[in-house]
Amino acid sequence: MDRTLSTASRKRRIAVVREVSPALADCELTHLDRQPIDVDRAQRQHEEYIQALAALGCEIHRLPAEDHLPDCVFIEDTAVVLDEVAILTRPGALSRRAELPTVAEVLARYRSVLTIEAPGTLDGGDVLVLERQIWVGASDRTNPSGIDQLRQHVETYGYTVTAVEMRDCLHLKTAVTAVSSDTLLIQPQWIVGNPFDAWRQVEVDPEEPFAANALRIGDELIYPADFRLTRRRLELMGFTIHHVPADELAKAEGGVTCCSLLLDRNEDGGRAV
Ligand code: CIR
Repeated sequence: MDRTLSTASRKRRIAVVREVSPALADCELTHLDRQPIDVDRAQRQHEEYIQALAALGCEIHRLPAEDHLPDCVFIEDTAVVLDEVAILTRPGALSRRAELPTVAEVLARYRSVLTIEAPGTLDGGDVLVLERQIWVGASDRTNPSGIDQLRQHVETYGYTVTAVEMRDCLHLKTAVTAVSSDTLLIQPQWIVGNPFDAWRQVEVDPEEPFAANALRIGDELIYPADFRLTRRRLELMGFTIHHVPADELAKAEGGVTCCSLLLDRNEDGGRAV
């Protein structure tokens, strides 16, 4: 038997998601004005997102929402999950730190879990993993201590960690995400300089400033339905896109990466290390 193939075929991708809180309208907001949020509609959109993840082969691990955690659907911010280890973050917004215990419990089934300690702050939305290079947005939510602690946790596994200066947006992944192994979707106005000049870059359409957040699952993308012009650019380049309605969650400043934590696991065991 070919052992390599056999191991590969036993890899499973898990998407950990957390349901939309009834209190979503009380979410944190930094760069958007508060506007009414239709929670039922946000829940329906979130459900479509989960169905898209499932259709792309993810096994869904669903966590319940909690009434007192308005932003808990944005689970990406609570952890950085690598093949070797998971790092529980310490979100920059105080209101979000109570989201951590439930997430820690789940991740411990699949990975060794390390933590970011005070005075460090780190939001998962600021962490862009490009193979062995990890880029971290020096945003209002993520501070130098958080970035240093992340570096200490991961350099032993061969990752480099580089801070990225940014402006005018919430997280690094509001401004840039990977759409393939060598291509980034980017809103250059929100990133200082061009730290990503070694990658092929697709710029968002100028009429769609928030369009840089795409969720890559294998060779395909989950992408907000609203950003038609940027989607067209990607489709013309050959990308396969599953578009999902996401405008209600966008009122809470969330995109598509922020609603899941993705991890691979071997079927014959929980922890990868
Ligand atoms: C917050 O401000 O924390 C939430 N209202 C939105 C978080 C979105 N997270 C993300 O893009 N990774």
